[in-house]
Amino acid sequence: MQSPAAFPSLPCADGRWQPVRLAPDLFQADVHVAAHEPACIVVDQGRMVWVGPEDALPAGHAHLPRHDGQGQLATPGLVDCHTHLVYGGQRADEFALRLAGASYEEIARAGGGILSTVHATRAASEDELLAQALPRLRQLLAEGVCAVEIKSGYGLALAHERKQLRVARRLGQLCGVTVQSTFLGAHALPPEFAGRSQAYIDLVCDHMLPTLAAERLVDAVEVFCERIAFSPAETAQVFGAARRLGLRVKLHAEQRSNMEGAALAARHGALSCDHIEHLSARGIAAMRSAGTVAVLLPGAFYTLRDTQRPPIDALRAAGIPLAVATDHNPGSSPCLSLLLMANMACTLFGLTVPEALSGITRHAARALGLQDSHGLIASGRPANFVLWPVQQAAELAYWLGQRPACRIVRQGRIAA
Ligand code: DI6
Ligand code: FE
Repeated sequence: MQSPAAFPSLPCADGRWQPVRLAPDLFQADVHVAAHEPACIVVDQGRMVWVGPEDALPAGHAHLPRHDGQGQLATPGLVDCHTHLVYGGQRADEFALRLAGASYEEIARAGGGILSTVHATRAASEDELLAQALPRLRQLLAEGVCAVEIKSGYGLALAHERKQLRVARRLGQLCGVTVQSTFLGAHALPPEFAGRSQAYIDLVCDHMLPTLAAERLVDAVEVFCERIAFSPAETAQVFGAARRLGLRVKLHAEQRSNMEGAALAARHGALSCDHIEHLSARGIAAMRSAGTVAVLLPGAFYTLRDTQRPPIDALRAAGIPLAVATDHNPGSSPCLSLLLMANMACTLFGLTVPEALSGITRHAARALGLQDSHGLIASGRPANFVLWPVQQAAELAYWLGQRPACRIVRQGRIAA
């Protein structure tokens, strides 16, 4: 197997990063720096310890080594808060089928879709899955991603879900990036349980989840609540099991139809509700009360040529944080660019550029419960930030597929 570069050998980022320009709204609120004003980020022992205008740098930091920021635009490290990065195989044949008129549901009902990836994932060894996922992760990281969520859900049996979650953990260690793992055992009904949905959900709740949680492989728990997947009652059962183990929950909610899943998830204190094209007013009110983040996934909307847009105006009016993620998966969103997703969130869903940039940083961090460590340039946090060779922040959502040559500080190391 390919042996990845050991990340601890990367150069240490400690020192004064100056001059940089700070992207609006993405740094700590009590610091006053205009968008054009030269600023400085001080890193000490892998943490940001001071952020502010260059000419206000405290004398105590002046002795630290200087890194030339070249006046570039500094944003927090990006956060991809919804991916299915670990899987076997690919599904280009379904792309052709959809172009010929088949729907995602028709393909799923005919045994393709998620289940075809389940077969390929079960057939792959842990090392094979790692080798396939690593280049995908590296593509995300090259664009400035410093934290990523990775779901299971293509194993659908204890040994195979474990394999996916172990690969997620290993990826984080190999690449020196924060990985949050989500157990999505309730993603689809495995073929051996056909017609026995309740028996599978019982297995998920009583055996798979407690076992994997005890092995410390699970940071959060998710369910695919949809007509082609699991019902609200089954979702509630999984959420109950998760919460008894002290785990936070999230939901693939109202993607293809309104199941009132978002309100259910909010009642369980969900971190996020994701997709939400068919979200109802009731769901929005419940999410607001619970502080649940709305995760927008324009890559799936685009790939499936969906026409029902998420209710952005109503979400905005309710003050619900809007995150944006790739939803990278081999079926509905084979995309590895978070900046492209920011672009699509603007063009397809009508977000403003500042909303899209907050969506791939601070709100995405919150969707993972990482709001105290990621998604913002602020003193006291691990040094995760990106320097971009652009004139203005809007360029991050404006160029299509350009992949600007950014410089990346990840976990206190100079990663690129
Ligand atoms: N929603 C998605 O976007 C993915 N899973 C889910 O619950 C799609 C997964 C796939 O098609 O493989
Ligand atoms: Fe997804």
